[in-house]
Amino acid sequence: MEKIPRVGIGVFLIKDGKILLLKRRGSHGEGTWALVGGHLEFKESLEEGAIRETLEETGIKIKNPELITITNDIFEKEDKHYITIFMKANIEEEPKNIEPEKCEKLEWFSWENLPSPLFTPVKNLIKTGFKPI
Ligand code: IPR
Ligand code: MG
Repeated sequence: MEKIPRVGIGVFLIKDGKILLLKRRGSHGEGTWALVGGHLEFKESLEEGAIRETLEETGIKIKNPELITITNDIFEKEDKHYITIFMKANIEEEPKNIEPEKCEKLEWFSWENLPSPLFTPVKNLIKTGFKPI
């Protein structure tokens, strides 16, 4: 793969004051807790990317995802580099684990009580002092 930064989207899915995280499997950051999300596709809007990735990974069709912030994420061990765009949406539904080959499990967490280890983009976001709720 060409050595250039790629664009990822991470989606804060929020329900009852909690955030949905998934434990990654089969890719960089294996075993870490991350937001639902993935790669922005060619000519896709940020909102379309957030809606598509959320639907693919949880079965939930979010409405009006909002842009919140970005991080610059360098994965030294995996030799990867992403610009991660964070979006946010409120949901009512319970998520399903649609891609078990990529996700060990999905769980709800409060921002004050996050699990460990966290995926690099989420760690970098925390370093900025950002609070999603
Ligand atoms: P896919 O597209 O497989 O969901 O990618 P991912 O979950 O490995 O995400 C890559 C971008 C990250 C940094 C959000
Ligand atoms: Mg993904």
